[in-house]
Amino acid sequence: NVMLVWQRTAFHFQPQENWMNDPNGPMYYKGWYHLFYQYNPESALWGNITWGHAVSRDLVHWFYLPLAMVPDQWYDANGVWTGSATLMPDGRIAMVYTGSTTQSVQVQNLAFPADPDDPLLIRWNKSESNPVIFPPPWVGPTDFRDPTTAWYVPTESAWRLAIGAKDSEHNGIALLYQTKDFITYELLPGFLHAVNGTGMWECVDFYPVSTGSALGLDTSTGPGPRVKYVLKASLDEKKQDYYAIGTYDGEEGTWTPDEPEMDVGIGLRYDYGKFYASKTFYDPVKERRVLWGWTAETDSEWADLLKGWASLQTIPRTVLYDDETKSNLIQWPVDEVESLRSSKQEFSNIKLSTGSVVPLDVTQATQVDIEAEFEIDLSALEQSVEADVGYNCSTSGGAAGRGALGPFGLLVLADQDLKEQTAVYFYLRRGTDGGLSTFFCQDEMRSSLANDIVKRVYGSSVPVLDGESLTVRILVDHSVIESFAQGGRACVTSRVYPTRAVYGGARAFLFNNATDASMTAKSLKIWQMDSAFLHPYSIGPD
Ligand code: DQQ
Repeated sequence: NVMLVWQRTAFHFQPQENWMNDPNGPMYYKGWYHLFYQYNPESALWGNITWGHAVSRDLVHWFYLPLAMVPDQWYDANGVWTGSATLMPDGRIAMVYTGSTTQSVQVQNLAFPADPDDPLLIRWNKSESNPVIFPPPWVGPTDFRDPTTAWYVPTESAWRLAIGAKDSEHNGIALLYQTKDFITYELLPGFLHAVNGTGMWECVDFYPVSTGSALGLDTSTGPGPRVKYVLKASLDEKKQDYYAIGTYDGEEGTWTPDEPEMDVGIGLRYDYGKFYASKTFYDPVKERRVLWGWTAETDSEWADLLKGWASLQTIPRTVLYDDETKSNLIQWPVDEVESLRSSKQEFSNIKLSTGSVVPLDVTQATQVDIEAEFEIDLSALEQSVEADVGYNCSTSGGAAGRGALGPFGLLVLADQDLKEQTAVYFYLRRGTDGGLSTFFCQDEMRSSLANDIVKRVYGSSVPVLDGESLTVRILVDHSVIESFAQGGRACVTSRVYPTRAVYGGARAFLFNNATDASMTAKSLKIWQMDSAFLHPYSIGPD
């Protein structure tokens, strides 16, 4: 549809048409990165769930492949739902996924490549032993799905994987299974972990992270002195991905969070915006762990049907343990994205007095990568700035809610007259003890003049260490804005639908809406981004 064509992205993964949701079975195999995804081949709305498939050499340029699996068996007739890939040391691949049966019971199934010599893994066979796991009797038939990648346990000569569930008391649960052949499984006693009152855990992810090194770890690394474990659950009721960092006891088959008050579902999130059903994989080539996440539309179903497509995958992010704060992960767009950077504009030492908006001389800011560094004039802090305890990105008035020390930051996908703008900003607040804390937020409330769009202010507090300036990286791609504060300690993704701030009409501004402090944009770099030009396989990857 020509009317909405500018909403398509230029360097994010999205199918040629129709509906997509969760990333599935990401992996690296024989020279190619593989991404499978929940897909409706027939419509821009959820349904007929099938596995779409695409491959890439660099996680940026993708080739669309034929559908990998379709709902053609009694055990997945209501959908080939989310699953994960396990690569075995001998090169075999086990793809374990959830099928929704003819009776809508959630069972787990096994699939494997029809031709392991094909690096593109185009054809998949479903196991004759399917289904391989049924829900335990005390778990509801529709509360049992999304198996993780398995990890090898040498002492048991067996593999383990986790599956999300909820119990009759509304507690979110990760169940632990053990298998030697991916066909017969034993449910281990107890849970890998459970958190009261968090509801159904979808798309559980479980993986080791290294402390004291910037390398990712293979999923089978196993507990050790410099290893922590991340447990992630996608909360069905909140549609948010929560994680926590903790310790895995392989003998007990349990995971424990480092800080109980920051447990899964009540503590940290990967992304405070539109980001869900994410999944990591270990990339042996670059020795890194890479996170994929689904970002849905926030316009109406009517608009999605009109434009004929819905949903994106966010830019793949490397995930590391934050050795400085020791309390969170760090997420950062994979390096390969920088290969799309073309012309660069640089600005430095732009002073932002209180209440100012400064236009940036950027011709077209619709497909850009931005890095900005801010400094706050601390002299204002000597004066008695009142304590400002209740700040909350979502409820404190967004970019328009003025405080002594914020908000300040950038306006992106903004038109010349600022009728449309998305604010990416910091807000500092003074606590009753006089200490400062920093919030990182994204305000969509004025992102579009169109009707029928869900607009919110998203964000969270973000750790800032002594002597650090405030930094943000923003990826802008037509209808998506992905922002990373303080090197990736906090992230926010927004879907926005400008009508004026499109192509040549899209500008960027700096702003400072604080009442008491001036800011300096110490350095600002804006790169135009090339398109990644996703190709159908018929053109041929070689
Ligand atoms: N999406 C899949 C389920 C999963 C949900 C179905 C999460 O397997 O729980 O499309 O978005």
